[in-house]
Amino acid sequence: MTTNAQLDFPGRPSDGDAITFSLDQLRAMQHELQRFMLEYEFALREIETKILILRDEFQQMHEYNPIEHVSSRVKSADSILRKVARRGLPTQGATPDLTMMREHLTDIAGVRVTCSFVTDAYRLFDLLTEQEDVTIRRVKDYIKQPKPNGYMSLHAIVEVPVFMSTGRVDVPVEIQFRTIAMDFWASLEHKIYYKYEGNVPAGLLAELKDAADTAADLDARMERLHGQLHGSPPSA
Ligand code: 0O2
Repeated sequence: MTTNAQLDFPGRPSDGDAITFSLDQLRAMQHELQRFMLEYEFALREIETKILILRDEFQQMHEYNPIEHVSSRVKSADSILRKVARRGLPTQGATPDLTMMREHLTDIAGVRVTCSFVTDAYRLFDLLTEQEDVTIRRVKDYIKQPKPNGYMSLHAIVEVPVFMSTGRVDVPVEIQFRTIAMDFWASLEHKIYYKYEGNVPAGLLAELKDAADTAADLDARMERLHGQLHGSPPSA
């Protein structure tokens, strides 16, 4: 039996916002998308485990914990489809091309590592990306070169192999390394940006930039103080 069903894709041109699929086609698409999302979930788990192993090793061998907080998320299917539409990525007929999505949407799986100090952020980046099953795809260092609005973080897109019953898939994961001060700033800026729907008043933007500079100064001072108390942080 083939029943027709309708599926809306966000951001499609108005002449065709509704597309008709057979039930079998819908089932096949759902299956394919489910597998695709699972691969990201598993890749996220691998990266999280690696980070937690490093954290526990530091804690137990050096009595020092460079990580304050780790959070992760897989982007929702809705938000992925919106990004596909925004970027104008190619589709296979009406459906998004999953191979293209894997190539171009590198933040479907994301991990945020909040560290105590800036040197910890770089050290964790090194320890993680030196592992032989982790391949660096792209790095954006917004700590060395903050964004004009003041945003700071070290971003890395890495690839990890995930072994499914169907074989190996190399899955990209975005990892953001930052300090507590950078995280505090970024979360407030994010809320403000959304409250004003992107049109943040100039005065507030200037204050945010000033607050980012203060946060960077605080990070430097705290790290100096920590160094005076404990000397250089332990190496692995
Ligand atoms: P979410 O919900 O946080 O995941 P790309 O994502 O690679 O396609 P881009 O802009 O080249 O696009 O990536 P970039 O510069 O590496 O930034 C991606 C993520 O960094 C964002 O994810 C934010 O999480 C964070 N980020 C970047 N710039 C800012 C900023 O100015 N303020 C704040 N608060 N966060 C920022 P998304 O896609 O916004 O969504």
